Amino acid sequence: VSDKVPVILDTDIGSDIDDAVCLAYLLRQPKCELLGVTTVSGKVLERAALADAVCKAAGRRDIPIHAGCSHGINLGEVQPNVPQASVLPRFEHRAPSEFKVGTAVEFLREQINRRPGEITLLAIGPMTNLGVLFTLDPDIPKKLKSLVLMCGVFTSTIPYCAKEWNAICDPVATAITYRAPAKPHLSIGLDVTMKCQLPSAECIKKFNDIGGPLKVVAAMTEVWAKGGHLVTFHDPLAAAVIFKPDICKWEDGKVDVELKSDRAAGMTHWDRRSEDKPHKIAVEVNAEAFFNEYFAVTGGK
Ligand SMILES: [Ca+2]
Repeated sequence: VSDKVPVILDTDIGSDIDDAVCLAYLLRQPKCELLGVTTVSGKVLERAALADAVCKAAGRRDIPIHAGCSHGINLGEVQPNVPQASVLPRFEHRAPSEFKVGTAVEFLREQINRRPGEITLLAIGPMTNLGVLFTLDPDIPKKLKSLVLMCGVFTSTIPYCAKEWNAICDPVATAITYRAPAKPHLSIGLDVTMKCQLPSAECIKKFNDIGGPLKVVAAMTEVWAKGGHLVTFHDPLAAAVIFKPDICKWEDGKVDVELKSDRAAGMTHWDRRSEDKPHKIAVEVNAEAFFNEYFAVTGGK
């Protein structure tokens, strides 16, 4: 019996840089059986091609990649640009035209049905693919081994700092995802991920030194760094806790997602005193332990 964890990654790779940083980790994590990658939000075909470039640089030619929903359920196309796709000509990859929009949801459904109780679904983009999947087939969440999200913000007490990008990109899908009866239902929020940052220049150097899939990620980071001096490891933290849950401290509670207000739609409200506690929320992170894990796994040490 394999001790590997079967994982499917749902990602908006190509916007912020951390999705690519996360994918490289999963490809190098010996305990991860990466069953597939699904893309979401905006140019999903370009995102699929980028995911393929990172996989191929890791020597993994066999990983299924499926493009999902480009538009959110009620807000349309909120992330229309994928500037990091400019690195594609430098690396081997399947062309965007080799993927088909909208195959991701059926792929997820089929994989999860094939291995009920076994698969961890890790979602690190807007929740649209999950919202559509869980609406199409409401039994799917119960068939997951676990659902892990980089989504929301939970321990911040400043009201208008209570919005997180993935959650607000598609508030309806976020609400559907938090109502989904997955067990465990884990969230890594912005308040925790913001503690895991490194300067962009340091990342580019480290990624180039390590090589493999991080070679492509280094090139993507160069494009991304024009807009940001710091890389925040939001998504890789959500991946790392699948294998090392003790990197974070967790609390149980109940998350509700704001839908009625236009200005605050997608805000995650976390009630730790709720009687019903369907959600596990990361409330603290050991950033040093996280970075040790990240670079030990990707650097092969
Ligand atoms: Ca992301």
